[in-house]
Amino acid sequence: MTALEDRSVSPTVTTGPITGSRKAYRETPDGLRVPFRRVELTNGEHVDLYDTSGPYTDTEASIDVHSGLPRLREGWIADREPVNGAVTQLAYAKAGTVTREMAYIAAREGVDPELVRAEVAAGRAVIPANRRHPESEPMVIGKKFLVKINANIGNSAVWSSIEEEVDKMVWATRWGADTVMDLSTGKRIHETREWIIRNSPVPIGTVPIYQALEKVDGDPAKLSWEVYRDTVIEQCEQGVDYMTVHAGVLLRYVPLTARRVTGIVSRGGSIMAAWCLAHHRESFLYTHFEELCEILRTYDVTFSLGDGLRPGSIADANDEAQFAELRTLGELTHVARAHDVQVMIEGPGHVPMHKIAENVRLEEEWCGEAPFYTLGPLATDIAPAYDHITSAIGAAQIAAAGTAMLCYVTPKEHLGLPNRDDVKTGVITYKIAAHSADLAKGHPRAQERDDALSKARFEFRWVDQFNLSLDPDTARSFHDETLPAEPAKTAHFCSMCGPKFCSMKITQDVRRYAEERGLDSVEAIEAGMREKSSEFADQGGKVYLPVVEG
Ligand code: IRN
Ligand code: FE2
Repeated sequence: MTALEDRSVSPTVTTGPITGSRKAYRETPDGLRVPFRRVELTNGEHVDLYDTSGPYTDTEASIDVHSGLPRLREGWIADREPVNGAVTQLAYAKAGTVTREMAYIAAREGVDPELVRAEVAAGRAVIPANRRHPESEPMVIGKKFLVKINANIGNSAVWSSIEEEVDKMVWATRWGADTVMDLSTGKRIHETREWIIRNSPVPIGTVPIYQALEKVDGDPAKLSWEVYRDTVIEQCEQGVDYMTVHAGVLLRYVPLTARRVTGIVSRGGSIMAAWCLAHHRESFLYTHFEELCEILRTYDVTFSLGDGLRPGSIADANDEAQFAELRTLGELTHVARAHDVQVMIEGPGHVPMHKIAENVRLEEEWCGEAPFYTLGPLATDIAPAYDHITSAIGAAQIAAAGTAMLCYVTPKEHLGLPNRDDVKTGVITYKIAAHSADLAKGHPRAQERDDALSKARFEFRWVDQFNLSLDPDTARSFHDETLPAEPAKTAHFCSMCGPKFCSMKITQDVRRYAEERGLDSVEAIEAGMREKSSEFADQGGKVYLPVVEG
């Protein structure tokens, strides 16, 4: 019996379209069926959006969590011959081959397939796509592409079930998570992961040292290369697409953390530091790194070299321990690439805004521009319960500076495990950071959505404004709290300024005034403003009028 046949497990996952849009597919000339999400507008136009939700939002798809998703990439993988003995996207890219995955990604991102190939070949982008996870829809992580976001899920010894974790994966991708990491510890790790991978349309990442630690009853000193290696193979076989490996935590770096305010805050980092100190030996992740490369290469699993010594407080940002580890990650990047294994680099943590840019600069310099993947960073430590916000501030900045993927932080950070609502809040918050960076970087298609939403807002097409937003349901419900009546969805004002002093309405009145009188815009604005000024005075000169329900 395979894990998914267990009828006692039956996740109920959210299916159906996101409010105001529908799942659609675009057929490429070479026969690839590339997903997107179409928002139909009330003025007859439409906007197509990048979509991570897989078949779950497709009303035509039949979802059966016991059989898993269709194996989209199965044929592509089977048809391919190895190049130079390797089957990784990096090996193909270096050999000048545009794989089906690269073509699919190019159509998804609206860029040239050759750009995808060249960026992967240079190691500036990665395509996390284990050959054993054919269900996934190919995506790319790299600074020339849309900024991606990762959502962490996973049960712990004290909380949550397989059902809840599968649902969280579907839920996170529904709102825009580009990858999901299963950080499960505690019971049924293997089985939970099997359910998640078989049903996931996005790449799945893990931190194998967590499961290895479970196998030795939670005592880091009992870990060994052999236990770790077998765990990695087990996860590669299952289809994990990328793995966090804290191979840069070297024995001699551990003392550098002694005087820190918050010491070592990385789970993986502290496990490896404990092992190194217990045995007074160099980390087995470092000493066996080439063997690890050989394993990951067989499956085309991507390294996410972990930041085990990342700062866990503003006081510790950019310190010696953090940057010593980063240098080592750079050294390991070159080793992995020589084995044709794809690499990204994990980054901090907690960093004040003026110290963020240096992180990107050093990462690019030392790690051969491997995609940077950061956890926030939190720009201040003072707001537990709001750390999705403290971290999105840093995340937007670091992404604008060139970080390729952002690991979300939820409101429960430092306090507890995220529930379904926290997952959604974290994902939406990080979409804001990522998209803001896409705009700043001038991604060719990023601004389309902003322009469409702004136009809808200006023209009082409320329904279009909701439907184009990251969270249509919440936008609509906030609007309806004060103006629930249906006519308010087309009303030319909202409850914020009321009907009289809406800036957008005033601008439109001014424009109409100009048209009617055949004035050019400067004259019109002046004349219009004079008219508005006397209207304002006539009404008693009050800026805030009582809200009028309409
Ligand atoms: C991302 C960047 N730096 C850390 N991360 C994520 O934190 C990483 O991908 C994984 O999801 C988690 C690992 O945490 P520890 O083991 O380093 O605490
Ligand atoms: Fe933290």
